[in-house]
Amino acid sequence: MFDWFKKKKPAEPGPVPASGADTAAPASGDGPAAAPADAAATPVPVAAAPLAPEPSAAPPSSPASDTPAPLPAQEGGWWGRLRQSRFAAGLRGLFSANPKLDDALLDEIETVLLGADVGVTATTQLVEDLRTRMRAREFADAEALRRHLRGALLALLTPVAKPLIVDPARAPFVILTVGVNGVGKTTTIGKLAHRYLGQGLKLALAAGDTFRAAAVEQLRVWGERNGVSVVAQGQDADPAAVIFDALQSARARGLDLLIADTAGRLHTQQGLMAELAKIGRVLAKLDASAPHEVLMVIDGTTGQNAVNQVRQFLAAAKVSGLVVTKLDGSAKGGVVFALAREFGLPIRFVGLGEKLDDLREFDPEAFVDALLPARLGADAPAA
Ligand SMILES: Nc1nc2c(ncn2[C@@H]2O[C@H](COP(=O)(O)OP(=O)(O)OP(=O)(O)O)[C@@H](O)[C@H]2O)c(=O)[nH]1
Ligand SMILES: [Mg+2]
Repeated sequence: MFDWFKKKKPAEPGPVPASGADTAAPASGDGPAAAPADAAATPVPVAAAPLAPEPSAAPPSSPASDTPAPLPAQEGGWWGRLRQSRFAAGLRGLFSANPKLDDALLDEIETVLLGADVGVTATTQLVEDLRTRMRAREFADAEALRRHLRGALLALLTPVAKPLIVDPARAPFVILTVGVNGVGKTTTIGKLAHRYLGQGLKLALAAGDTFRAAAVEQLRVWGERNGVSVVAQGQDADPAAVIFDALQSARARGLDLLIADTAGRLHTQQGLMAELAKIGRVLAKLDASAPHEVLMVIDGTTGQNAVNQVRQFLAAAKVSGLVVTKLDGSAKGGVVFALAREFGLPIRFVGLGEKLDDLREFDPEAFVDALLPARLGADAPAA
């Protein structure tokens, strides 16, 4: 099972070009109808290659069938980071000590799930299902219960494991990132650029966060790291105009992908929320199907709060996919289950660190296997 996971892991991209980052000249700020202001942007210094759609998710194993996975040889990487979270430690701790099959075990499972912000509804459903089956003597032992729990957790996540396909027929494909302040939008853009460059796509970034002085500069740094151009107009420019110009430029340059940053915002900031809708309207003047993906970024450490955030953003923007960041070490990673249950929105990626390659396509099987031990008593909880 772990071998399968390793196979599925996307190939690490090749070296990032050392130079070539450039920034478009500041535009006049005439608004979206203005002529493209970023003609100064130079071509992205990556080898031209055919668009490579992402691999589709492998079919999950059925909840019923569960063969104990061999333990991974080493704890490094994505797998290891999830396993070391407090959420994983809680579940693994329960099953590592050969627990008795009794109500106390169910209570402990419930406590761990609630503590990890799986949410009251999902937790109650999971635990009551286990209780019913336990009373009906469906489980011969705690190992049988563990297997069933694994299947039930997987069944919650499998429907939302839909990878983001950057459709070459819709180039330049536009990804608009949205979310509240500090969740990791800009960092995720840097990671996405790295990922798609590695797949041979030609891309640019749009500095649609004109709210904070440092935001454009932060995106430029990610542009430089990746060797891709950043279309910007500076602070206080109209974000819709910036992204519109960026799309015009991306078209003129024959790019495959444009990834746009936006300012962090709260649902109570109505002006800022309305701005998201405006960006969509303005882009549609150039391409009726843009933005092709509204990627909402969520901080995995905020727990149930994230559920409220998605609800608010869904009302204001056509959110089409989620990225859950900061799952490295988060005690609240259970929110992934709550989000899956509540919205059924595709979870495209998870963020597991601050570096360029710390973004992974969401893989429910690897996720669940990082939380539960491969079998009873298989391993001790992570420290
Ligand atoms: N540990 C960890 N930190 C992350 C991850 N993603 C982002 N961060 C950190 O979270 C902080 C905020 O990231 P940003 O990318 O600036 O967040 P943002 O959503 O763009 O913030 P605003 O533009 O202010 O709304 C930074 O310190 C990042 O390094 C992740 O997956 N894991
Ligand atoms: Mg930002």
